Amino acid sequence: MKVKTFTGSSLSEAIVKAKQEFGSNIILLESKQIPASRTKNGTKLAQITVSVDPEQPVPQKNVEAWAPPRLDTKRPQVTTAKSPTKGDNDFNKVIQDILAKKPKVKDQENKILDELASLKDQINQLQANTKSEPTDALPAFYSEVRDEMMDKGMQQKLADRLIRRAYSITENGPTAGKQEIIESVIIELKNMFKAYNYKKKAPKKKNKVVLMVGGTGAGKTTSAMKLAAHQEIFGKKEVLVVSTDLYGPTEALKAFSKMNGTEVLDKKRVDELEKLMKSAEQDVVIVDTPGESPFAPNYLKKLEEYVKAVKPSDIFLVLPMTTDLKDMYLSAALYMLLKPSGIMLTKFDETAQPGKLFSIIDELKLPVAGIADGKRIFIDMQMPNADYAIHKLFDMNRGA
Ligand SMILES: Nc1nc2c(ncn2[C@@H]2O[C@H](COP(=O)(O)OP(=O)(O)OP(=O)(O)O)[C@@H](O)[C@H]2O)c(=O)[nH]1
Ligand SMILES: [Mg+2]
Repeated sequence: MKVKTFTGSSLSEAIVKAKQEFGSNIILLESKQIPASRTKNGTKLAQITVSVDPEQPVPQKNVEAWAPPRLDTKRPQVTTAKSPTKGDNDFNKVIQDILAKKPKVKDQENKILDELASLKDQINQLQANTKSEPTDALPAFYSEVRDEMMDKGMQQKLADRLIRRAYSITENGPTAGKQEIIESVIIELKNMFKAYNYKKKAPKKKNKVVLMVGGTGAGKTTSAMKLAAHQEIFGKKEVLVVSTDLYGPTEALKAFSKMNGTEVLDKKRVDELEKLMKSAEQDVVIVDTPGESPFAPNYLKKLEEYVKAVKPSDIFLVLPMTTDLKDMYLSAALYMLLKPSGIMLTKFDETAQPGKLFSIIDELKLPVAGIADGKRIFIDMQMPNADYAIHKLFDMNRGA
């Protein structure tokens, strides 16, 4: 990585100069005004420091076309669904395909963006197929429970699968009452839900290093603080939070540092970060990445630089529950390339669609590392457990 300083009569002129030299693939590290008294020609100047990857991106035309997996639009049988059927895992297959084909060369990002475009088409197609399918002729209570789950944000293919499974395991089959059906579905939901194990030790590592990734405003910084503060997570350990945000640690993070005694360091450059990681002695180091659209050019490459520098024992993907399920799938597809070890679901307090949680874990097959349900650092963080989401999924509707 190269670091270089540019000056201009204004900030935008300095940026234009940097872009002329390095193209638009620059990262702004610092900007400041130089007063007229300190310049040679006696006029005030703007100065910026940028970093840039010296390697040029390979033109997109070299990228091989990616063949999307075929969609299975056949409707599964009502009583035979014991485990996820082939057609239920289209998204997962797409992820596997992307992972399997992950190119080692520099054009990886362009290729992934192409693949995401194909994935978007497939999700659209899947939704269209699901909508046009006639519903199974289920006894009324089964349909009612399925519709409740869908009203709460669960995708139809999962709701259908759970109901078919419930139909096959409830003692009273077609004459089962609503409560009995819900209880069967709850057994399935608990089986699906995997909680991240915080007691697991990082192999061969002197400390646990967690890298937080996710889209802009997903709740990465807030979740980093919540992880550091929670007594059953890292609250009893010595924690260092590293902010890599280009604008420095947020006021909230600084205030948290003072209040909780958690050390917070500001490392904007990847080389600085790499150096710090070698010397950090704390039990746990949480590295907070800056938010950006997962579809922004070069974003994956930037994240990979963080991964190389930090060598995390865990990567937590932060997903806000307020995001539309389709957008969650699409951004998650990109983050899956980093092989995250857990998902943090934030803004649970702001959704009326808690069922999305089960659809997302059904597709990503990742353990849940935490459920955040508010802005208060010391209070609004739940240990990962299925009961919390199940309660939201059913109890609200039943008025319990
Ligand atoms: N209601 C609610 N708000 C939350 C939750 N988690 C985070 N927030 C709020 O969401 C906003 C963004 O949170 P941040 O933690 O700054 O998000 P971020 O992912 O670090 O954002 P960037 O670094 O800018 O990408 C802040 O106002 C937080 O207080 C949550 O679980 N519930
Ligand atoms: Mg942040």
